[in-house]
Amino acid sequence: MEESGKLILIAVAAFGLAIFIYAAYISDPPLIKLPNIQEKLKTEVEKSQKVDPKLLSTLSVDPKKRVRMFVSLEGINATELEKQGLKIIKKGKYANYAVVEGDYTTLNKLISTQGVSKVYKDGAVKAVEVDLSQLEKIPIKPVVQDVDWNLEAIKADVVHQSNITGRNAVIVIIDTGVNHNLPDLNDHYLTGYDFVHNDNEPDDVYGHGTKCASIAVGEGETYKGVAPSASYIALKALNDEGWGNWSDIIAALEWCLDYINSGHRIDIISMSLGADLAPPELQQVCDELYAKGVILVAASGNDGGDVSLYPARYDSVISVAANDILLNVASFSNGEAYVSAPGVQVPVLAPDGNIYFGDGTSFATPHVAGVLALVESEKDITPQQAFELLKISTDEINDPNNKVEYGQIDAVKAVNNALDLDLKGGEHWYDIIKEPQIQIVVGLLLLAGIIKFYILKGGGGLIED
Ligand SMILES: [Ca+2]
Ligand SMILES: [Ca+2]
Ligand SMILES: [Ca+2]
Ligand SMILES: [Ca+2]
Repeated sequence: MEESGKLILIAVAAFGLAIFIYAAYISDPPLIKLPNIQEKLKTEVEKSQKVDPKLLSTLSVDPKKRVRMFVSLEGINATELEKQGLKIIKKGKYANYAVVEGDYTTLNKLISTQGVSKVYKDGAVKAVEVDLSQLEKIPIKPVVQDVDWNLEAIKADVVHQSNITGRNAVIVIIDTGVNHNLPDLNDHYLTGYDFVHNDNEPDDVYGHGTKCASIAVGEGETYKGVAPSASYIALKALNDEGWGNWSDIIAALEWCLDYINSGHRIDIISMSLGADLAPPELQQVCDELYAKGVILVAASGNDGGDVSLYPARYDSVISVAANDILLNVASFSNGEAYVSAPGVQVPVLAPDGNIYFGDGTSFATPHVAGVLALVESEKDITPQQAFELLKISTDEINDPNNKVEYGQIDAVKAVNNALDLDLKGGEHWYDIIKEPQIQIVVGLLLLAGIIKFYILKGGGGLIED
């Protein structure tokens, strides 16, 4: 018994030592080999020029990491990739692409496959909002602060008075989903889809999509949007952390093509999302929707760069910049924008039913979608006509760095120009001093005061008269 006890002890000790050695030397990633793989990445993959730098940098940190890869195809289809042993998790319907999940070895196989034109990192799209920490977290009371300033700025309130409120127009919101059960978003919700989880409920956990939708179509029970009677569709293509896959954005746009092709109406697609590199298939579906008569609007971006993000950057998409209440273009707003809209401290409705103030070209974008819905509710226009209409339907903004081609959208001008109406929009209170007549009158009054005070020595100025 004693001998066998010793043996067991030795066996246990040996086993323990083996585990220790395994834990110390074997189970840990062999870090020393990583530079070799990185070297290989540089020489083979970079040379091929087929790989998105974002994907490369993700895989050079950990070549074993499994990443969703967006594969642009030319001359072959997704089924042929499958025949080569690659597992396809998604493929295009209108555009020719496949989504493959895999590691560096998979990538290597992909780039040596004929017909693969480029491989992108799929999960690279972000909701175009300013850091959430900048969002005012405390709900505000509508009576205390003006929750309508943005509607007044673009004169949507004046258009509403003429009973033009977006009736029958259809806006698609591609975002993080929308809480369409809120009293301000429940009456004109048509349908939706969740491309992240593949179900029919585009539930909004992150909150960004609900905020964007409320600006465009909020019904006005507690929060009013630009086109409170417009109908909307919520397509969830960004996940519960506010980012998404290009394949889900493209799938959402392909869903729109299907919807139109089956005889349904879509007037405008609003996309408060983007990135600085996108697969060409994104442009292909945007261009196809444009050709089908759909107006596309997208956020220019919030990194203050010279150019707009994709998809806003495409010719088929209206890029929207953000401005504040005093018509200054926001410093974070990206350049090459077509028009501008309120996007600094804008009141937004969150999924919890409270109103917050938010910043970002994300929140500017649905203002433009809303104004175009006001027009589309009265008259069907083409995307080409929308570009032309906006050109002559803006107010001047302060844009020292030339980020915006035209100015802040003006709903009264848009409706008047499109429908040949003569709605009176009025001016901003601070616009009045820009008028030459007013400047002359103010100047004459001042002069009169000075003359009376100094030359006539009336002693008391104007009041004693
Ligand atoms: Ca309602
Ligand atoms: Ca869902
Ligand atoms: Ca554009
Ligand atoms: Ca139209």
